[in-house]
Amino acid sequence: MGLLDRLKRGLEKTKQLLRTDVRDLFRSGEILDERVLEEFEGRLIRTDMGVAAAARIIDRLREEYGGRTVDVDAIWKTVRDELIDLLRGNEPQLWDTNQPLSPLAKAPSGPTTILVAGVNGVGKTTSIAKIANLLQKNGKKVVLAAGDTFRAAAVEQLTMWSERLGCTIVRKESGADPAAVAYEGCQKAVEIGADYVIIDTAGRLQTQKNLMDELNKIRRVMQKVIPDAPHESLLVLDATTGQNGVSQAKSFSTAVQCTGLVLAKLDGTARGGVVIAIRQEMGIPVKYIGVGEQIDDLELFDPHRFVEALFEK
Ligand SMILES: Nc1nc2c(ncn2[C@@H]2O[C@H](COP(=O)(O)OP(=O)(O)O)[C@@H](O)[C@H]2O)c(=O)[nH]1
Ligand SMILES: [Mg+2]
Repeated sequence: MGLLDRLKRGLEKTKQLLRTDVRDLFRSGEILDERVLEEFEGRLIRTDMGVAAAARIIDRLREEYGGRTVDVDAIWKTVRDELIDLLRGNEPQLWDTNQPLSPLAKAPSGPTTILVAGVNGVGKTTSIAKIANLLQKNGKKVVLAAGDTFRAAAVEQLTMWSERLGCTIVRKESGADPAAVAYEGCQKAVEIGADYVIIDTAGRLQTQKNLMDELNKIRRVMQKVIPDAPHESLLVLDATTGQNGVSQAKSFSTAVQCTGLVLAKLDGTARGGVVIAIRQEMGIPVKYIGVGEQIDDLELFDPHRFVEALFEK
């Protein structure tokens, strides 16, 4: 099964909701009235896209078609266009499907540093391996830093990936200071002339103040080696957690100044609509999506393609 197919399967629930709803609700030849719009708004919200996004779509439909005879195709097109706009936000330039590295910030010189954080079990370590793989496939030299020193298994997991990828890893004994690992990771990257260094971290909740402070300490320590580090601070989210993840992600991302999102497990039972809510409410772009457990199961998040996958039969 191709990546796009897996993405489509992850979006199946959302697709079905949208498709049957539009068919049920909007009948060609009838007048588009407030009752229908309100009903559709409720159903949009049920896709997990969030109240704000649903309201925006409904406003657009009301403006363009309210009180007029329904043209189902035109309505479809408006819903699609509006979704693409919502997902693009202010960064239309980020997504060049021909350039899979295009969403990642780039250091003006020396190694680009990527700090990866998020709640436990969301897919941080796996996403790091996938990103490293993508970078290497594009001819980049990568260093990994095993900053999740909290669990011995986490260091082993990243080590295993580094061996499979054939890239350098910086690790310390479990229980070591994660900031020290990040520091050495940056040093190593400079020393061997790597293009990227990616730093793994232990899972944490935005409510655990000491652990959030620790992330900021990691940032400061990295800056001792590379002054403008981290260039990219990625927050990994688990797409299967639905709306719950949104508010959590919001406070997390503000606390540690995230620059982008990786949405893992979009192949699962996710309600794909949540991507829209996240984009709408977070103010930072979704850069990559994870669609499986294997190293190649990472896709550039392309709003256009995403919306097409949502609507395609
Ligand atoms: N189906 C699926 N599973 C994933 C994806 N990303 C990660 N996982 C799985 O989720 C589990 C936790 O991943 P891990 O990277 O260890 O999470 P971490 O604790 O945030 O580092 C593992 O079993 C991964 O194989 C994904 O995109 N799709
Ligand atoms: Mg991990």
